Amino acid sequence: MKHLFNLIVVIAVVVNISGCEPAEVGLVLDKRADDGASGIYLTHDTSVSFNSTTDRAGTESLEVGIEETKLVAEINVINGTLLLDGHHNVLSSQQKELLQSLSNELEETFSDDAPASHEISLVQLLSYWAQAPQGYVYGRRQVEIGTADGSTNRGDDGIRCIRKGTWVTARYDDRSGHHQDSVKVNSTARPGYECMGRCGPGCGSWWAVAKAWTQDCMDHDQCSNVNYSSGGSSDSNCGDEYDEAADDWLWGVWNGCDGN
Ligand SMILES: [Ca+2]
Ligand SMILES: [Ca+2]
Repeated sequence: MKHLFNLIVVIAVVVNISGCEPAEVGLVLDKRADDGASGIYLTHDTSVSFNSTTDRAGTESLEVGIEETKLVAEINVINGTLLLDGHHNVLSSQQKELLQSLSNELEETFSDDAPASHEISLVQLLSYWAQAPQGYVYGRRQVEIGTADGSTNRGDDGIRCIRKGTWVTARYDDRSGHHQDSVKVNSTARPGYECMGRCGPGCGSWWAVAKAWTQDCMDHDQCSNVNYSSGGSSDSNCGDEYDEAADDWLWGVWNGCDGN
C-alpha cells in the first residue's frame, strides 16, 4: 500500500511540474530607445521578430520576421514617402493574427509613456500588414503619403478625414462591379466591423496610440464588410482599397483625422 502511495505522489509531482512549467510566451522587448525598438514576440509554436530604427535624416526603417517570412518598410518623413516590401509573401490567417497581437502588445507597452513617432509607426504598420485581404501578395510598392490619384468617383483619396456620426459614401469595386454605399462613420456593420471608417481592426483598444477615421479606410472597411460576408474575401476584390488606405493608416492621426 505504501509503494502505491509513493507512486501516486511521484505521478502527482510529474503532472504538477509539467502543468506549471512557466510558458515562455509573450513580448520580449530587447530595446526601446530614441533611435528605435526591437524584440521578439513568442507563442507556443512560433515567433515574430521586429527591429525598427530611425535616423536624423527622418528615415524610419522596420523589419519584421515571422520565422523565415520577412516584411520590410521604409518611411521617409521628410520626402513623404513610404516603401513597403513583403518579398511577394502571402501570409496565413494565423500569421496575420500574430502580427495584430504583436501590434496590440506594443501599443499597450508604448502607451505607458508618450510614444515616439517611430513607435506609433511600428504599431500601425504591424496592424496594417495584419489586416490585408485574404490571399494578398505583399509586393514591393512605394506610396506617396497623402497624395490623391485625382479620381473623384473611386481610388485613392490621399488622406481625407471623415467625422464620426456623419454619413459618407464608401466607394469600392469588386468582381460584381463598382459600388457606392452610404455608411455612417463609426457605426457597427456587424460583429468584427465596429467603428466603420477607423483605420484599424474594430474600434481598437482604449489605450490606442493612434486612432484615425478617413475616407480610404471607410472604402476598405465597406469593401471587406460586403465581400467577406458573401464569402468572397480576396485580394482581387479589396486589395486596391487596402493599398489606398496605407497612408491613412500610418498618417491619418498626424493629419488630424481624429473623427471629430
Ligand atoms: Ca490614401
Ligand atoms: Ca476593389
